[in-house]
Amino acid sequence: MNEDHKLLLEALDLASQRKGYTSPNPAVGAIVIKEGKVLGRGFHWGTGSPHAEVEALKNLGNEATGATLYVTLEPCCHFGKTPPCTDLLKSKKLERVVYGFIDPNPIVAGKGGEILTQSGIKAKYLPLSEIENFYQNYAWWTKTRKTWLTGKLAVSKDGNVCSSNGSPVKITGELANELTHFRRNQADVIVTSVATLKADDPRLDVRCGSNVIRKPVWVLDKQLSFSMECQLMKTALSITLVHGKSASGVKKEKLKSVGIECVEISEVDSELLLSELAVRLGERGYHEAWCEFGPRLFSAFTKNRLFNELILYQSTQVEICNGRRAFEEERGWVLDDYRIASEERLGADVKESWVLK
Ligand code: AOF
Ligand code: ZN
Repeated sequence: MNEDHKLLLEALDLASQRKGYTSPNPAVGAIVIKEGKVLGRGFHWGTGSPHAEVEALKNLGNEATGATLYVTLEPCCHFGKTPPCTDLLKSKKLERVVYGFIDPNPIVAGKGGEILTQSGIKAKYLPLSEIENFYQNYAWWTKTRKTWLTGKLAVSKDGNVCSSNGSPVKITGELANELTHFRRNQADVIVTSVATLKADDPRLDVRCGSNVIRKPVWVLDKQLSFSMECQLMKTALSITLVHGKSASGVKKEKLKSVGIECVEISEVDSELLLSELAVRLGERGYHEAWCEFGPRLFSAFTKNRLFNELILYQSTQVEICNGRRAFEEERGWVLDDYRIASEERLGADVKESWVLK
């Protein structure tokens, strides 16, 4: 790994600290280096806050002259909520800028790099697969205005997800659980269903060590049968119920009065039109939603190609005698439109990541 590659990955670590908290802006990290010494580090805190480049350069005067900036995303060249980073980089007289992703935002889209080159700064675009993965949901949202949906399902050795009466069974081990909390943290929003709330009463927050972080949670709830007695009332940052036309107006008013938001989507054949979910989430500027619900909805999403990515935890140890099947039909058929992108052993579980073909 050469020096540019290494430093860009360090900038990515900085960006990672705020992934899941900056939408509609992307999470960005930056490092300033001169003669092998780090002069500054920074990341973008969130929309309306200074960009990563500004943070990394904020304590630097003349010593920044001739330095190199490593930044995960192409520097912006437009006036948004904040002024163009390209102006700052010119005024600080940087010698080089190395960036890992071309900003898909059409007002930037390559122009940031060009402006730097024209002003005599050596601008280098260095693509890295880690950075490409990091920004895939931002790029998807920028292009389609839909939120990238990642579905997660844990499956026992014998192909079940819970006991036959729907009560939960602990399937995954510590490592898979850690990954779930990491992915919840890096998603902008969490999606579940009212059936899952009734069966499991999950917290759906992020627990890393003693830290507990609450995230916005959206619940698919066609009839607004949500019960305020659930844990989510305390563990979610905000609750949004996604319902159909037939939901009662009285219920809606009652929910609104306690701060719960209701969003209506279309119904087709008395079922929620699930394809509208990513559009509604996208309108809020969310780049990624982490979806945790049961096998019926999970199959409906995969059959309709609605997940951009799915994570299957396949246990090699836990068995659930006479349990509820993970897939109504043959797994191969349900996942026909997906292919395995990666497979990784996590203790007694195998984590498979599937993406659309
Ligand atoms: C950068 N560095 O750290 C980020 C960038 O409204 P503004 O001024 O915050 O601009 C938001 C846009 O700037 C956002 O849509 C994306 O194109 C870019 N984000 N650019 O140079 C950063 N967060
Ligand atoms: Zn900027």
